[in-house]
Amino acid sequence: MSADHANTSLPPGARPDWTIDQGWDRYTAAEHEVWITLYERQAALLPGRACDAFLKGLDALDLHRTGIPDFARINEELRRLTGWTVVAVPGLVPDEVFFEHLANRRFPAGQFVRKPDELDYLQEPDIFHDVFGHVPMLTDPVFADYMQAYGEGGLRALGRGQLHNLARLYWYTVEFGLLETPQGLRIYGAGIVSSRSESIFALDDPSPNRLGFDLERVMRTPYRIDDFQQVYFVVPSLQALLDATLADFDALYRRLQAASDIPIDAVLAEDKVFTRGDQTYVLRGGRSAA
Ligand code: HBI
Ligand code: FE
Repeated sequence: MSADHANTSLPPGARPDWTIDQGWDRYTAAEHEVWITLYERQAALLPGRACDAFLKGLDALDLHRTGIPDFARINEELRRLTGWTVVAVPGLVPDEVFFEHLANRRFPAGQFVRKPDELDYLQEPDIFHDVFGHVPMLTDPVFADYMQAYGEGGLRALGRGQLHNLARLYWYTVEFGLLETPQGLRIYGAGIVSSRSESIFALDDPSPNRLGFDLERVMRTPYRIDDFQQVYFVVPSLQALLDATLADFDALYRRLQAASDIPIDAVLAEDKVFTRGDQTYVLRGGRSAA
């Protein structure tokens, strides 16, 4: 999730690293019901759409249908698998806090649950977006390494004042990334996999471009925070994503300083094109017209 509007003052009751207790036994039956509704929807939809690593993670963590998972319980298995743990936070946290957690294999997950009238869309990451969307992929050793490398990179990018470039990498991979498989394109991005409508749109709709992932290309491409993406980037493997973090980021950031943004709906001659979209969704007015 983008954090353009992240708070900057420590919320009351939060620890200096912005973590809070999850307070699992304080969730109401209505909040568990929201989780169950969202879980059932996605569990029915995602086989054949989400990548194997995600589906395996969902199983391994037993993010079951009976309600909101207790972080203490899922952390036992998650820590055993890849050394990651989920920590509860009140909502968006400042960038440097966020990266510090990721660099130490702690995933900051919103403790709150969306309201029943927000089932389909919310701006701020709630527990379903964070835990159902992000955490299953953290059981994959390669992706777990990628997320820690991203955290370390974030601290470096902050220091250079080039966070916006790195935020695009997060957005087009961790949040909205697609994976190429012999059976076709599959979802690994949390923003897609936690959304019923975007789990369909991202793979099936003729509107968006679907282009081969290239690190510099992605870091020059703006993104939407308020609607479906106009472009999705496809990685050939999760290993390729991890390998991308081995680039010489100093040289890359210097080139990016001199480079202009690439229009969000552009298809460049050097792009590997999986789908040349017709952008009808955005031409028809996007979410507001739905
Ligand atoms: N905080 N809790 C939380 N979750 C996020 O996804 C998040 C954040 N703060 C910053 C942030 N994301 C992004 O700005 C960075 O990825 C750049
Ligand atoms: Fe997110």
